Amino acid sequence: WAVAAVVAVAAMLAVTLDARPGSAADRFGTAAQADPPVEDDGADCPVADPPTPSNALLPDPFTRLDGTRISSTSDWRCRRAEIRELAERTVYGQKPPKPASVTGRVSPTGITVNVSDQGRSASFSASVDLPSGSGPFPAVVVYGGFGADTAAIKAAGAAVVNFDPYAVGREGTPRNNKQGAFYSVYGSSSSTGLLMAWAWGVSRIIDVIEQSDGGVLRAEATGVTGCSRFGKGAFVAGAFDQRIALTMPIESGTAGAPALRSVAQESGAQPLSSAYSEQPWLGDAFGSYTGNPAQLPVDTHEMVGMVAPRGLFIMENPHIDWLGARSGNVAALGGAEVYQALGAGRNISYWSDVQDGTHCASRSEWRGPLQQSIDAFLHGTGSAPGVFRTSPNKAGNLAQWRDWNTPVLTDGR
Ligand code: MCU
Repeated sequence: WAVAAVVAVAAMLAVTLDARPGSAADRFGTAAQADPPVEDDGADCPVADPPTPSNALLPDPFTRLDGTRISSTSDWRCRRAEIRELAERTVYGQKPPKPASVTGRVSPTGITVNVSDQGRSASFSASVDLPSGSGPFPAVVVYGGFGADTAAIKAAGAAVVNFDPYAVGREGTPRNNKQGAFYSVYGSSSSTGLLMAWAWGVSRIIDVIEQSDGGVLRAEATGVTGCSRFGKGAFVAGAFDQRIALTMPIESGTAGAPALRSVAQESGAQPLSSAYSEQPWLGDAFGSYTGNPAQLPVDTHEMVGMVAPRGLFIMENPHIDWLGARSGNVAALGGAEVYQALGAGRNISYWSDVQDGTHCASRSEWRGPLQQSIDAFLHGTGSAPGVFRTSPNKAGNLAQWRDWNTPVLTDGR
């Protein structure tokens, strides 16, 4: 933590919290996010280490570990850091800070990433598919090769960065012998799960875009998406890198958006123990919670809150019980309370009312809000969709899952 804190303090000194017209702070009516954004604007925040009591309901996103409640939007920065820390420790595993060396190249056809830290190094690359017109373009990092509407992304004027998560964290390995670029650097017995390893990979791609001359891709306008296991990945990437302006998880299921407490009780949804053992997606520490999610100090509505006030569009499939869409709705509703409190209620959208029951199908229903999100959050034009369209079959009931109310935060500026 000491190293992370020093790095973060240096990063904080290099940026200014302001509200210039058109800046993130101004656009979202909140000073909760530094501008220009950094990977983690709360890395300097102290995080206490108290035991957290068992809670069958969703923990209160607005109550700090010391029991006090936040009262202004500027308080959110360090409260978010507490959530980030607890989520790393209990759900996903540690995301290390930016490695000592990240180099690489952005060309109109691809991005190369070379990373080294403490004598260990690894490389990976991603292909780039530019839209028509002249750049520089915003980029959407697309996990895996399926389920995301890449034609719609390009038609909206954003480049598609084809990210192969398995180059960074392979599936099919035992937990004590994880493989891929992340584990080449941090060790094959790292307790960090694949979702966080993949998220680290996306962050390193953004580092390289940031360090490029900006002629091809615009680093400050990056989105991320993916379907199914890659929806889980996109959700985690967006939660843990505040430079990501738009997060779009699709049909993510257990270990993605769905609230962990709720999905454990949702009929037909993938059980926590199944998601934990199917692949090392979650961190090793999550193994202690698969049978007792009430002991978790966090839940995914708070990961939704970690994305706030940035753009988020959660897409769910209500036709396949395994995907836990009702619990996805619970998390979206719970996390939307953070957006509301920060004065950014329109920046979260949710859509599970779709016709085609096929998993990761191409869906016309999502095309409009997807393109509107790209316009608003990556091009800075028009307004966010701000839509909640829930399948009546899989509507969650937030009231049943919380015993806290949403504070009216004073503006921290
Ligand atoms: C929804 O994501 C997963 C699901 O968690 C797994 O149980 C299943 O095997 O695969 C889904 C997926 O990634 O499908 C492409």
